[in-house]
Amino acid sequence: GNFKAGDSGTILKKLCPKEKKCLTILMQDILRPYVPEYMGDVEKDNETYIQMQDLLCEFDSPSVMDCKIGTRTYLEEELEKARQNPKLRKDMYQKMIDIDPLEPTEEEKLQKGITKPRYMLWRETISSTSNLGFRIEGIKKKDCHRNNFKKTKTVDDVANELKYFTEKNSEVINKYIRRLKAIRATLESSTFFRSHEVIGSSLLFVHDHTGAASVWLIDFGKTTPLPTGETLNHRTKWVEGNREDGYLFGLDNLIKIFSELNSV
Ligand code: 4IP
Ligand code: ADP
Ligand code: MN
Repeated sequence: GNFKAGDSGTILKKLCPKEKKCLTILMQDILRPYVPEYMGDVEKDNETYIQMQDLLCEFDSPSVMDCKIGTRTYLEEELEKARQNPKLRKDMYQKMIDIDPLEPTEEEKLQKGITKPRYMLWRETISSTSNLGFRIEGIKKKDCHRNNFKKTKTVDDVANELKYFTEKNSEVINKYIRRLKAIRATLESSTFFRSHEVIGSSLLFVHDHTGAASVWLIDFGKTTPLPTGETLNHRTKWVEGNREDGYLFGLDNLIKIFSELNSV
C-alpha cells in the first residue's frame, strides 16, 4: 500500500507532491495543531516517502474512524480530462455493478466501462457525501475493521454508525464535539484553508478505553491551491467553475449529528 512503518512515533506515506506542498504550508499555518506533524522525506526501497507523526501512537488500542469531508470527491480538472478524453474504467464499472447492477445505462452495459467522474458522482449520491457533505470511509475497532459504508446516507444511518463507533461514551463524544468546533473555528480563519480547494481529505477520529479522544485533518493528495488572490468559503453549493468543495457544510452537519447523539 501507500504506507510503511517509520521510526518510533512516525509513519511513512508514499510521497505525493501535492500533499507534500500542503503539509509544508500547513506547518506554518494556524491549522498546524490539527494536522499530523510533517517531518521531511525519506528514501526506502527506491521510493520516496513523507515522514509524519503517527496520530495513533499515544493511544491504547485505539478505535479509529475516517470521514471523508466535502460534497465533491473529484477535481474539476478530472471532469475536464474526462470530457476531452473519456477513458472508460472497467474497474469502476465493476465496483458499480457490485453495489447496484441496475445503475449502469444500456450503453454503459455494452461498454462495460464508465468514466471516473461518472463513478465518483454516483458514489457521492448513494453515500452521505451529496446530502450531508461527508461520508464515513472506514471504522476500525479492537477486533473489527469495517469499510462497507457505501450506502450509509441518511442522518439516522450516520448517527447509528457514530453510536457504534463511540459506544455512546459521553466523555468521548464531548471531546470529539469540542475538538470539531475548535477545528471549525480555526478553519474559518486559516489562510491555507481559504486559498485551497480541499478534495478527498478526511477527518481522522481516534479514541480509546481511557477516554482519550481527538480528531485531525489528514490526506491532502487532492488538495489544490487556488490561483493567487482567489478564495473559497467552503459552504456555497458547487457549480462547475466555482471550485467550492462543501467542506464546512459537511463539518457543520457532522457537528450537528455528534451533538444530537448526546440528547437521545
Ligand atoms: C476510489 O473509489 C476512491 O474515491 C479514491 O479516493 C479514488 O482515488 C479512486 O480513484 C476511486 O476509485 P472507491 O472508494 O469507491 O473505491 P481516495 O484515495 O480518497 O480514497 P483518487 O486517485 O481519486 O485519490 P482511482 O482513479 O485512484 O481509482
Ligand atoms: P490515502 O491517500 O491512501 O487515502 P490517507 O492519508 O487517507 O491515505 O490515510 C489512509 C489511512 O491511514 C487513514 O484512514 C488512517 O487510518 C491512516 N493514517 C493516515 N495518516 C495517518 C497518521 N498520520 N497517523 C496514523 N494513521 C494515519
Ligand atoms: Mn484517504
